Amino acid sequence: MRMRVDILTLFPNMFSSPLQESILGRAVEKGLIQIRTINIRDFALDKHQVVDDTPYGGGQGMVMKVEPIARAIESVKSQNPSAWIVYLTPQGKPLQQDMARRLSTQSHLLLLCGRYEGVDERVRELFINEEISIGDYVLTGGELAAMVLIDAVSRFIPGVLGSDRSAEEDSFFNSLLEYPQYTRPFNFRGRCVPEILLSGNHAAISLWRRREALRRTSLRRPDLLTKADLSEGEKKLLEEIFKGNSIDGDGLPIKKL
Ligand code: 4HQ
Repeated sequence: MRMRVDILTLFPNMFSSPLQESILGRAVEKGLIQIRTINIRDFALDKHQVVDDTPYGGGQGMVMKVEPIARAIESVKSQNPSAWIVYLTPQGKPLQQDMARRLSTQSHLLLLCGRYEGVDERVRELFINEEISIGDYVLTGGELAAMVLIDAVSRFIPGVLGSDRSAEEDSFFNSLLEYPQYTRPFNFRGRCVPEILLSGNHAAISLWRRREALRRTSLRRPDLLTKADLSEGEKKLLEEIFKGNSIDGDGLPIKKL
């Protein structure tokens, strides 16, 4: 049941502390995930261990050479031919919660992290199963993207989150944003916790939370609401929320639906 993650990178040190701390660190300690970094430079066989070169056709920057990457990938594949090979790139499919869930069912992921202008196109053609982006912005390399992917995927592996918690219960699972959370003190600089949360009335609290989640989602991420399959009760709650032009919990004006 344990998942293996191999990371091909020129900067293996980047991965040490993010994968050793907190929930991920515990998951690794417990043997639920096994993470290895592989330095692509170790697979450059020339004297100076060159891993990049100028682009054919000219232009700025450097391109990662195909041979060291090919040798690195093949060394992993020779141990396990069924490893699923992912290249992190802004040109990939945008990472979403359902993709993270799907990837968590793989027994062995191989994440390729590019630097510079990226990898020689033949790496993609010959070796890559899937290209994934973590968002529409440009990073200095694929390493942070790989860590984001590992983090999001790990949460779906049984036992990684506490036994009383599952990734399937997160509100993103229902395509809604989270409701507001509070802890002590009750009054901070005159801003009090909503009284309902102190009422002990669990039905009322859960109704309030659903309403706040819906309100927040429709204000901040209306795109999520169109995807969410809302229950009849939730549709009615939404209608109620938008009856009149009231002011929402964030002090932002609510648009009428
Ligand atoms: N990069 N999502 C360029 C990214 C990225 C992203 C990784 C920068 C690949 C060559 N990766 N290198 N956004 O910006 O995944």
